[in-house]
Amino acid sequence: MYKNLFLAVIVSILAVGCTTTPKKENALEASDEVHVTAGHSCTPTNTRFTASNQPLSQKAAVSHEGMVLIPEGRFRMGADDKQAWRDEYPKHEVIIDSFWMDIHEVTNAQFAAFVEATGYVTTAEQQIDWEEIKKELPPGTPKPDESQLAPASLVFVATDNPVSLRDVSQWWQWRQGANWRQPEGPGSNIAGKENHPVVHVSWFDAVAYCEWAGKRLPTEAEWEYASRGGLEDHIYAWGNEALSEGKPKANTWEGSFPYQNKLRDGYYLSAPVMSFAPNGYGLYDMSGNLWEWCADWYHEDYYKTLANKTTANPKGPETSYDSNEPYAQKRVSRGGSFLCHESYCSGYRNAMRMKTTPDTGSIHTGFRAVKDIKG
Ligand SMILES: [Ca+2]
Ligand SMILES: [Ca+2]
Repeated sequence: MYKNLFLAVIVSILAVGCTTTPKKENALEASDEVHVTAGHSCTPTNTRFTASNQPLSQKAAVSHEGMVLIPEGRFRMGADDKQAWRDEYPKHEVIIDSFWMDIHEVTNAQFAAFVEATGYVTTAEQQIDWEEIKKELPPGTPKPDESQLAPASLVFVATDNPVSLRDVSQWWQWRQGANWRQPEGPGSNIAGKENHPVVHVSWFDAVAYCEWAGKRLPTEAEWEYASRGGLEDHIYAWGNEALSEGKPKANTWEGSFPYQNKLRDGYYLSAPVMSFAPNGYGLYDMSGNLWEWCADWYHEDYYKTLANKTTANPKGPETSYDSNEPYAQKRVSRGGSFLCHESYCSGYRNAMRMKTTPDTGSIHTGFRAVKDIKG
């Protein structure tokens, strides 16, 4: 019984926050075509850990190999089209200093080098800390059996038939043994996938890798500026051409989500990095493949604080707030994944914002790193 209650609560936590039907709302100045909910979560979230704080005894030699210098500039950050969610408004002007950015998502090979050098253990490989997770559960929830606190992560499981897109628990499974070494759980591995992006990394794992590599996570503003690749007010990293037109431009979900994938782009789950054309700055897979962690806290009203002014190098809000899950502290991720579909979150748009608790790992979230010119 405890087990069932625990699982039910976990699923309910996972399931919150994924509304997909666009609805109009009055009294928002930026657009007449915005969504009722402030934003959108394609990845279910559950809070189970605080920072891992593992000491990193060794650091990698810092280099700019595999990075590109993003030029300084000014851009308009936020919503570009009617698919935008409310948290993408209002569009506001931002100045970004020049910085180095990884041209592709961090790969399994790169992450393996980090783990080998440091002995780092990812969040998904650790036992769930009951003292942490019970803060997210209803008061009085009994402690589940230890077997339910085993290391686990979120794995995508396609449905057999069409389902309501409002309930993300239908295609997400909290699978024990799923982690970066075993992306689909016990029995799976990353042999031959050295050039695929690493998955099942929490925000803490991404930060730890960056620290080891002498880099850092991009701010949300840096990420969007880089994704735009020098194009002004365009929808996608490649421009405005619809995803379904022309040749495949990114690894997304094609067909009918979450039960039919037509694989026009050739990949069901992750693709090797750099499988599609780069954007104007020479960056690959800014749209699609994996969601990419950013440094910033997520706050659904943050852009409102930047309205009608120009902000240099914004670093995000001081606190996190998502009205879909007001108890959860979330970080931003960007760019969409192989699970993103035009009818669903269209997460591969430049301006699309995702929010997830920092301890959440999943099979469709990774990251890339940046580096300041000085330091
Ligand atoms: Ca695909
Ligand atoms: Ca990506």
